[in-house]
Amino acid sequence: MTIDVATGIGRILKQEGIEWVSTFPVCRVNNALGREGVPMVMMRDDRYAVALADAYSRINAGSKIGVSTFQGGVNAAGMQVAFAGMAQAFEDGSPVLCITDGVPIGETENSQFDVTSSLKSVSKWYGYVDKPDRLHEFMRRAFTMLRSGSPGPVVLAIPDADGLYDETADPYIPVKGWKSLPNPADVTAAVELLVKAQDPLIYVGEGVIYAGASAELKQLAELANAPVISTLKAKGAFPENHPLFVGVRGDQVDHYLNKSDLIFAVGSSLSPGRFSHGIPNAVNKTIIHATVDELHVNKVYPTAAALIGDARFTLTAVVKELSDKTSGHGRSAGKVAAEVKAARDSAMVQYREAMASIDRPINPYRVYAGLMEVLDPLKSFVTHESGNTRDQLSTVYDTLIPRGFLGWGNVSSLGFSFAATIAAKISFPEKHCVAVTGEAGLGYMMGNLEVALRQKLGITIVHVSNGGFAGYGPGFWGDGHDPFTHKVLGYDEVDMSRVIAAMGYHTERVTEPSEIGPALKRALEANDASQPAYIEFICSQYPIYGRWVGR
Ligand SMILES: Cc1ncc(C[n+]2csc(CCOP(=O)(O)OP(=O)(O)O)c2C)c(N)n1
Ligand SMILES: [Mg+2]
Repeated sequence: MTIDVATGIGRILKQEGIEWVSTFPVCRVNNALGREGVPMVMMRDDRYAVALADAYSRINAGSKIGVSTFQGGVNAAGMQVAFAGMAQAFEDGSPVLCITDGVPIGETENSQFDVTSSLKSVSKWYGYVDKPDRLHEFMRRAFTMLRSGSPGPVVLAIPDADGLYDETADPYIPVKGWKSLPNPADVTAAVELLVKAQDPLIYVGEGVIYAGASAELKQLAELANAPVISTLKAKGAFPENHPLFVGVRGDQVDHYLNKSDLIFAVGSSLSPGRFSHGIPNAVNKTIIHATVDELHVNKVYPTAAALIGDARFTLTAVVKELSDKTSGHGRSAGKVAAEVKAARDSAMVQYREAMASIDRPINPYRVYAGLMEVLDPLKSFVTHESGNTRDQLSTVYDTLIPRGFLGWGNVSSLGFSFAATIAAKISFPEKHCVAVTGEAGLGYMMGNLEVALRQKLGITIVHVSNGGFAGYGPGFWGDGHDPFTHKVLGYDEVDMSRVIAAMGYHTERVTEPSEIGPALKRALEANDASQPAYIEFICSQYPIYGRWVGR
């Protein structure tokens, strides 16, 4: 059967279990996707078209792949805007498939912007389908990369969407994706080091969530009797009400990173960035690094033992070896859990006070306490924005299940929380899904707010309205570190709850701490009736949160 490339893409996406595609027009494959019955969620700009698909992949930990289409070719306007979304997906290692128009053969090298080198710089692989007959080969390769190894975006550029090929010549068979186990000798070596350590600490990265390895992680923590910290992106991989959970950030995390003599890192690249902890005094610590990506071994810190493979298979093997070596008893219990509790309780005092605050303007921590009161942690999704909401929520928001909270951003691109919350609602229609943002994040998402109304997605946007851009505190306001670039029209000048109400959202403006819970409940009720909600909380400028520990 002879068909055109765009139709072939539509059929293959369906074969691969892709339920819908995120897009911003125009892309030459879109009409064929429509004809083939692939639903499309149309965002209001190309960056969000990528961000929505990216978030869908993250939230489903790669078990469902987000797919995005956007304009490319000689008029790569869409792609130039989509580039921001791709750079973010690449930075955070999200397995999203991006399909765009390729520059047609015969028209290359006409424009200033170099499409090929740009897309290569933000993808795990950039495939240019130079001949219609090669479509199946390229799609097979793309899905193999999306489902195997270190996650990351894959781009397919289609220069000739109308090109014809024989669909039956190389029939398309869906790709399952493959995972690997570490070398058993490496497992033995790692467990020997773990058994000898005085103060081991488990350092959990997002790879644990991608591998679906939370149960195995819990087994290891309990058997090794070791405290656990999670990275921002792994928040929720380990239940945060567990006696061995130390935190994502805060003084207690600082304390354990300093005190430990062995770091068992799993599912993290261990790349010290702006929004992650370094390992202090690393040369005097033993570092065991369990990672899917061999390029992360010895990347920054000297690695004593590396376990290369899928986090779930790795943890299963480590648990078995540790259990065998200790006749099933594990490392001795001692007072580890009591010490974790004491360190956590003392570090959390200042935040718990803020969470109980009855101040006006409202203390932002009081809003977070309200969210924790109102939301069922097992049936909700919360995410942050860049700025104070990230720093404060990652310090105090208790997360019990993977993706009960989405932490994101090795670099955090403002506005992503909206895409993340839409993706969460599509993934879990039965859950309450909440984005917590400041002024800047809200500004980015304004043009896209219409999407939630059009798609009838009952999500809630919580705005911590503090009258300006905080950026990276402390010391950010007025005479602080960005004295010239923090003022915007704040709550005294603009009532955003009226602006957004006019679009059709359920909105409220809340000034009283006692109204936080009731207002949130009303928002969730509107959500249950498929109406999105926006609640503006008039808050104080309160730049207090745990720090990231330096190297
Ligand atoms: C795309 C992008 N550009 C710039 C930044 C830098 N940045 C980080 S936070 C911030 C301002 C945050 O202000 P606001 O949204 O009001 O949050 P607040 O901290 O006041 O709660 C800026 C400009 C960024 N994170 N992302
Ligand atoms: Mg602000």
